[in-house]
Amino acid sequence: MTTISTQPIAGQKPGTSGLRKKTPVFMGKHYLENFVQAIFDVVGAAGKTFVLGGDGRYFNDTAAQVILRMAAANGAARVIIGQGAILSTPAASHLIRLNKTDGGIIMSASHNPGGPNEDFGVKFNMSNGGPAPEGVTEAMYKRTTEIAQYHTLETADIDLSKIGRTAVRDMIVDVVDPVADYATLMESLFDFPAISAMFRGGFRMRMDSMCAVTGPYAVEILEKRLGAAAGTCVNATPLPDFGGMHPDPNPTWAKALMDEMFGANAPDFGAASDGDGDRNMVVGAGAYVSPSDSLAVLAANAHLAPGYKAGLKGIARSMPTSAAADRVAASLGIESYETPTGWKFFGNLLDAGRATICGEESFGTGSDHVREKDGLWAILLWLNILAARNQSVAAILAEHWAKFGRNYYSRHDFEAIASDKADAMMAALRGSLPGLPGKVLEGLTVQAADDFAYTDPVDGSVSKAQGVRILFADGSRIVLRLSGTGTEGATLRLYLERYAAGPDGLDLDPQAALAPVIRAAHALAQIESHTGRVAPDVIT
Ligand code: VG1
Ligand code: CO
Repeated sequence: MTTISTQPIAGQKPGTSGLRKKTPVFMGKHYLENFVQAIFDVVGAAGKTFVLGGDGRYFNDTAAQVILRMAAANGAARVIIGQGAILSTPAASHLIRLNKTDGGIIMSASHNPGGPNEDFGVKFNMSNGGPAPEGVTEAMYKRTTEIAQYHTLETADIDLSKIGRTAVRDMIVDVVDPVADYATLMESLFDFPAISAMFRGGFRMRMDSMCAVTGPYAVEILEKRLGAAAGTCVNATPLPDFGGMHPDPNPTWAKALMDEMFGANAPDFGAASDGDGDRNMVVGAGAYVSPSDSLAVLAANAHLAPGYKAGLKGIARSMPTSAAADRVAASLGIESYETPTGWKFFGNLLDAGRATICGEESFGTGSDHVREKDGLWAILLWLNILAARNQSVAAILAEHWAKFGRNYYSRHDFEAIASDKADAMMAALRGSLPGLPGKVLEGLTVQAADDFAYTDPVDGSVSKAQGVRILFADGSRIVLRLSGTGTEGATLRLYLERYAAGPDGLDLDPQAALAPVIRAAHALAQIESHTGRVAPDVIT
């Protein structure tokens, strides 16, 4: 073992989903090593087994070798790693659980672009397969501020291109097929014969993996196991720079898919996933499904899939996600939960058997089959529902809204704002909250305004300052928070919601339906005077 002296590096604080920085920062002297040593110092490595993999972005392969050496030097017994150091985030979560390991390290900056000058990230998942909770990431951060040395080995790189067992000194390294176990899990949850019969009957799909990690998973499951036509999966080869794409599955960044789905001769179903495979966007022919609606539709129809035929135990959504899923929970007579942003907050509810399906407005849906959101899982559940109901996506949405009413919803992102300006805006807004109830803006009366705090119903831990929410008397809602996943300045996320109960209000364009709520939000937060921004950079 070689022990190397080092010094704390400022700012190695994990955000919403692990530590994310520009790739050159991660490649800087001791940067990756310091963070990895902080992880091992907190969770302990001696005698333990970990899963390791990443989304294949630039530096993924080099970082994997660094982490393997450090795991061995810190006394780990075994590392299970995807071939070529590739694992989607949900597949890594599954391998942690399947092999009952002590956790895993996932190398990804998720939906952020990859490449020598783009983003890289590292996150640690616990033995339940889920992201480390706040208490653990806080301890890791604290460790990075006091670190004085890290442990490594002087060994050659190990060959990760071949499946099989090898070793780094005394540590076993099992190089596994990144897709096989995950595909088997999907086959156990969904009605593959019904979905393949649908494809045989001429059902057409376009799956856009955005040159990111789900390509091999999508080809194996959709084309090979389910018999979708060859060419169904596009952008299916993971590339270190994601082919220059921004692998964030939303209408802005997955524009080619949107154009196809809204064009002449559109396929029946379209889907896209993000860098590390945990997000999904689904679209029908001429029918975009907002993530909040997707969560609600999946929850209302999950019983049609074999893995969920016994029904759901509960539904959890992040606070900024629309309340559409709550209406489904109420009609099913099951519990609904509202958690802070970030998948880590769903872990306890899933582990305790209180929630079966979870979702976020940011194109994330998942269930208790793993402890991460899972893009292909959501896509397959949609396919299972489409096969069972034999209806179009548009028809399923229309029926859903007719039954439950429609929660118009949109998120406006204002990116790369100077951090001090964004902080000042949020501070002023937080300061104004006590005076808001009773105020009337754009014909909307403020009913309540607070800064969301969450008490975990399972372990009682409290998370404060999770986002400002302003509720209006008619059920409309505004939420504002700053992103915890960006790597440049601050990103303001403005979440907007309005409920329409009757069939009258069901067919508006969301931006039009939300117009008064949008104006009220700008007036309340004084976005322009604080940041100089009038319009958002990305609308989802
Ligand atoms: C964003 C989303 C959040 C999601 C997180 C990680 O966080 O809003 O819902 O859980 O990304 O997603 P933030 O703090 O930037 O709003 V992913 O696909 O990175 O794992
Ligand atoms: Co992701």
